[in-house]
Amino acid sequence: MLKLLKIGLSRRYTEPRMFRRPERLRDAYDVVIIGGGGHGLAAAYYLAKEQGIRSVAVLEKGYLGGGNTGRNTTIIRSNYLTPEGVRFYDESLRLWRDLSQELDFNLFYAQRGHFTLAHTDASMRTMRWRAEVNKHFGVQSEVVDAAFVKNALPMMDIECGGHMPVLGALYHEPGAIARHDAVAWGYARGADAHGVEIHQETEVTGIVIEKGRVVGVKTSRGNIKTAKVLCAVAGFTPRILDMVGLRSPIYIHPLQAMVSEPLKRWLDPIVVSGSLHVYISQTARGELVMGSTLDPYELHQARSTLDFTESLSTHMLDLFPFLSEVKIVRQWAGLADMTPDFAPIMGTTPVEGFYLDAGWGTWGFKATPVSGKTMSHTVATGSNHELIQGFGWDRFKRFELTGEKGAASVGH
Ligand code: FAD
Ligand code: PYC
Repeated sequence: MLKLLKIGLSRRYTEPRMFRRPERLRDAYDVVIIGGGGHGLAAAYYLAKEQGIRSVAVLEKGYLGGGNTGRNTTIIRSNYLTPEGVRFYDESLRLWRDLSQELDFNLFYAQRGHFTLAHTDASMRTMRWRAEVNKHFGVQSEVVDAAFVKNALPMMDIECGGHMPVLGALYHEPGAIARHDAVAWGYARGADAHGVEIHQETEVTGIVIEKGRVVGVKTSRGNIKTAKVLCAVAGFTPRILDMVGLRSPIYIHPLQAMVSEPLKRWLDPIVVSGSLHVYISQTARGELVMGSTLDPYELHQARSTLDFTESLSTHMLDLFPFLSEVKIVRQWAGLADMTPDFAPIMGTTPVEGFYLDAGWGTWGFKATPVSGKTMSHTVATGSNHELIQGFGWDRFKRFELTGEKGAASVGH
């Protein structure tokens, strides 16, 4: 209280900042990270803290977290389908649990439990498959019947208005949510404290390559020499890949979401229905955060549509008819960088010194800590971290896909 009064009454009080805002870019850095989303910032943090590389610049063309990091619906889970995926996301969950402590910043991480509803025999089969793979790797997942679902979610119409009754679900107790922008700020503050420079409103416009290796980047504020570039730009990946002459199978679709007015707490777990194309969770503030499937066309623009609001609301009311009078207060979109197998593309590339952290589509928020850890190791050592072996650049050429489509949140 006294501190508040002191600040309020002082004319000269300068608001403390989360991190420094260096005025100038240096001529050279050991590592340049393109993209000030959660992934770029986490990689910067672990590079400086764990790999001892402090000459690092994070270049962000807009503001920190202004990409998909600040637009996502914050679902965190590790109930994936492939051994590579389960091990990777499970390590992320382990990091999430201690992250507020590690960054000394409240990320509002809250374990809520996660239901993936099954309305057909085919989806019950997929749930059993996922449960078996999950259990094999020590991840808590089980197939539950309709009575269990009804008991856990008494407000839900288990019959879905009679046209798509819930038969059961995959229940994943570790499922969680967190505050997305806090994750960007927490990692930014931590990286800054370890010497990383963060430059907002700084767009990378070109990458200089000589004899097949990276030697610098061009930016809207001048050129920088560097031998290592990490690209973590999600929906803008194809543009950066063009700069280094690489092509990937990534395609961009908008993914929309919306949020309701705050309500008294009634929903504890996260609920997903692939068949109805809906997912929902309730924040600590009481808002319902809701989303659906991808927009069905390639588009490099984050605009919202009435079509989305109407179809999502219709399906949401199948499950929760009592929400019919609730107001939607915001809606937005992000650019999802989709891959053919719904797994990311991570690690070294054919261009020496150019590292990629992309293909995060609709699933990358939960991976923020583990991608930061594994990419920082990869950039520092020049070879792919053991946990990302299944996500290599060259898997498409070899047709060795890491098929995670069956574990995507909704039927994208
Ligand atoms: P971003 O946060 O997008 O950061 C990339 C940054 O790069 C941007 O800030 C951009 O401005 C910057 N940039 C681009 N080009 C340049 C350039 N030339 N120079 C400098 N900077 C540049 N995942 C989950 O796990 N759970 C969910 O519930 C979930 N829900 C989602 C809901 C929606 C609506 C959306 C859109 C996505 C969702 N995702 C979810 C996916 C998740 O949001 C992303 O995979 C993740 O946030 C990617 O983080 P990032 O740091 O790689 O990218
Ligand atoms: O990956 O769990 C997920 C998710 C939920 C909504 C969008 N992505």
